[in-house]
Amino acid sequence: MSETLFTKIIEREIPADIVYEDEQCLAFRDINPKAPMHILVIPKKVIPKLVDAVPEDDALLGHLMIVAAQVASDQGYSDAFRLVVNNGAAVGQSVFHLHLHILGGRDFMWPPG
Ligand code: DGP
Repeated sequence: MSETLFTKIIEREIPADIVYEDEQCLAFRDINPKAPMHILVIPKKVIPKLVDAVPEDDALLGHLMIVAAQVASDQGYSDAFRLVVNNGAAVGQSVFHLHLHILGGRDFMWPPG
């Protein structure tokens, strides 16, 4: 597994406020929250960007979505959360280890900015 900032969180080499973990993924609070709830769901497998996912990742990507919904529900936001995936530096991706942002607890614009 190539090393990323997030693999260091998986390996507990750097601390994080972890809210969920299983064999395939980890969820932890964003260090720079953009909403009252801002949690990241990451696969333990390093996929740098969504566009790097391959067909064999189908089940893993589905699992991330299921976990994101469960985490949002567990946090009390089952009816009002947003998922965001930034793919590429040009749209704001800064950590090149696929992650789903789960955001909730404030108003959100549509279309997103
Ligand atoms: P993105 O810009 O989509 O690549 O999102 C990366 C997110 O990762 C950003 O919202 C801040 C968060 N982040 C960066 N470094 C750390 C860290 O060391 N710990 C935690 N918990 N979050 C981090």
